[in-house]
Amino acid sequence: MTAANTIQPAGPDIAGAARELDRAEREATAIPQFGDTLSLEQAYAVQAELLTLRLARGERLTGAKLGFTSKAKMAQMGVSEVIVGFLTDRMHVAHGSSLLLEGFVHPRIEPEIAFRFNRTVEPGASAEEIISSVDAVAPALEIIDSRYRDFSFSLADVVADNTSASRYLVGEWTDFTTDLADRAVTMLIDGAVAETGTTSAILGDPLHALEAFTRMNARYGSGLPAGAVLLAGAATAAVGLQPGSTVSAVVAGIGTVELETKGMPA
Ligand code: OOG
Ligand code: MG
Repeated sequence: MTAANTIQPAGPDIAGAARELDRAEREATAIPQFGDTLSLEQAYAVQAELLTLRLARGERLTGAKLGFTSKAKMAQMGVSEVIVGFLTDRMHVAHGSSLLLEGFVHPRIEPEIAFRFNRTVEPGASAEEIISSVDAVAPALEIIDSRYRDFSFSLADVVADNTSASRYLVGEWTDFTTDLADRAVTMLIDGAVAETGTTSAILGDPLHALEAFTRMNARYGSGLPAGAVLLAGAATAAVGLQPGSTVSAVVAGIGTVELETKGMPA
């Protein structure tokens, strides 16, 4: 008796879910939520499969991102557990560049802080190893774009969808400092203040994001290459991104990062 044609696969189709999400991203077409068909562990397995698909197309792993590290984001999306996703070179947008807003489902933008690792982060790295390998910090903007209809999801849904990761940009790096709490974070759209917050909104202090990343990396991660970045999570709610606008994020004492968008108005 051959196992292949007699045993039904147990549980949900992880690879199939990853292919659906991957296609939704590439075709910019929203799909229905998986709902409670996926456990959190299975959702991370879907996310790992998404990374495999991207690496097979020649993309390079360039970092990780945390989600729901601030109450502002938890309240906006109705999810209250820290999550982790991956970043690749195809998601990277240069600071100060112009992004064509085509091929997105319903993009939103949010201000963040980024850390840079100057050496390889092993899958089981300790918090001490992770913190000591951070050499720089920078202001960042993240463009999130849920592949689910109406930008709505459960915790497992958003994890499977690589935490809505779409694009990211990082401003000029400055030397790592542990003095990162209580810094004003402002996101401006066309020169007007769109969102304000503080770095303390990120788990009380962005340094705590490095500890949260340690736990998430140990549990679900596969490590990171030297030079990789970590997005610590948005300090404010996200705002819908429109073509023909200029968006900047300012983190007091750290710097500014800016993006222009172009394309046909929706
Ligand atoms: C999920 C991603 C959350 C953050 O910074 O909190 C996130 C979403 O809001 O769609 O990136
Ligand atoms: Mg984010």
